[in-house]
Amino acid sequence: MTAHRCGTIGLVGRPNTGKSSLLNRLVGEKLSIVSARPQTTRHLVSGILTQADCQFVFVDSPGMPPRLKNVLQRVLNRRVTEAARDVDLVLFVLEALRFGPEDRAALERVPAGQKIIAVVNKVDLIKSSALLIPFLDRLSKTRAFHALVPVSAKTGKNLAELLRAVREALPEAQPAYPANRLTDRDERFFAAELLREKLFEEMGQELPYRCEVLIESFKEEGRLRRIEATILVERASQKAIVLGAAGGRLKRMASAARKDMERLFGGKVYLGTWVKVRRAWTDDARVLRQLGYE
Ligand SMILES: Nc1nc2c(ncn2[C@@H]2O[C@H](COP(=O)(O)OP(=O)(O)OP(=O)(O)O)[C@@H](O)[C@H]2O)c(=O)[nH]1
Ligand SMILES: [Mg+2]
Repeated sequence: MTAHRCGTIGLVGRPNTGKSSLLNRLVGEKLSIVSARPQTTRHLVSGILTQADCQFVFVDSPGMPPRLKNVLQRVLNRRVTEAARDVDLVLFVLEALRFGPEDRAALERVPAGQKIIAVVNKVDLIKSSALLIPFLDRLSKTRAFHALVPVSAKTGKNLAELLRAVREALPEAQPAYPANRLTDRDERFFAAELLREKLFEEMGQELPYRCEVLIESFKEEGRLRRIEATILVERASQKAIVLGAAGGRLKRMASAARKDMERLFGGKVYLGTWVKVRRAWTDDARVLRQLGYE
């Protein structure tokens, strides 16, 4: 019999490489929100995969913000450090055939001595796999990686191999969570995140970065979850954009978020949404604390 293994695995890398997509695919549930825009993830979201001989506790982290502009970005930056330092293993996620200065900076944030596996994602996008070999070869010279694994979070390619390599790098230990646990986050957290994801999908340009979602109340009434959410923006003009003509855009986003919540929670959801102007919340430590950014 092989020994049971269990450990925490931090996903780090520059924005948009597919860290959250990978976590969702590995765990088999959409836990971490995904968008085509950089810097979607703001929290450390854990996703737990339990197999007979191994429990994997993946921790998704924000992509490295390019410049540190406000208090929010400083908090995100601290989270990146935690995900790279306080774990048993780091998955450094990059895109196939791309290893630029931002990737390098993200990799340099991982402390010396930390075990790292390079996960070369989005291989479904490369036309010829012949290009991959020299890329992996160059990459392997930049740091002493425990392994290099090309994968696709989109198609699932090579994920079984990745899990094998991860398992091998984890310490022998008993499971830290019950077998049916998927995450250490609660439904309130996912309610806020699923609505925030719709803001990223619907809004142009800078606006998603100026928005945050606060769950004002979350009540279970029998099998119904009654959720009241506030979307914070920084200016009245932004509020108008979030609402859209006759509130149409907000309705659309709320309805999409509600459907996702019903799927994830497995029950009916009533979702009430409000938009409030809270000036410079991204720079207001008190508001950030209230939003769960410690
Ligand atoms: N073609 C392809 N697209 C992918 C793959 N993995 C992720 N994507 C896309 O890449 C974009 C970014 O994905 P995310 O999972 O949000 O990336 P992230 O690294 O978590 O980004 P941040 O949270 O902003 O740091 C989305 O549009 C995904 O659909 C993949 O394997 N193949
Ligand atoms: Mg992400």
